[in-house]
Amino acid sequence: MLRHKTSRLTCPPLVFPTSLCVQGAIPLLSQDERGLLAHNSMNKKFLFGLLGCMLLTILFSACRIVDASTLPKNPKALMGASQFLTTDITVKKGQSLDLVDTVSNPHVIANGFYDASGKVTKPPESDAPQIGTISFNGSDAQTIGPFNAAGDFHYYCTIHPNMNLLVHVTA
Ligand SMILES: [Cu+2]
Repeated sequence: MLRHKTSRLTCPPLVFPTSLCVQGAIPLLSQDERGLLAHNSMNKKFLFGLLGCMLLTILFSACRIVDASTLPKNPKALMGASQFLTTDITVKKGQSLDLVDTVSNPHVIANGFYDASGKVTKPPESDAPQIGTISFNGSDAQTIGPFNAAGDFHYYCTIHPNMNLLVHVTA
């Protein structure tokens, strides 16, 4: 009986790498831990098995946390009711940019800008991501890019006069 239980407990480390990704191993481990304390508190093999499980759990959950926190995040340009809240933003070459509509108002974003007199101007800016028109319904976000060339690139909202965004791309 003891031997059977021992082999059962030494088994989990082999399956942890896969089961951990799917459902997390901490609940499984603490269940084993409770069973262990209740039935075999003096069994050293169980203790080693438990320590092994704990170590594996710590290692794999640490890896998972690092993976989540190192996911690349795009810079964000925020939009309000009728203006960019972020009127200019710097991104690195190769990065994309998230346009975030923080309110319920719609926006339609395109390449170009309103000049000082309020007239829509469309400079060539062939190195900029050409986005056509991107519609925002309110409280939503979309990504433009990647920006693959250094330079200054203009975007504007076709429905809100003087709603300009200038994107600086650094090499
Ligand atoms: Cu707008």
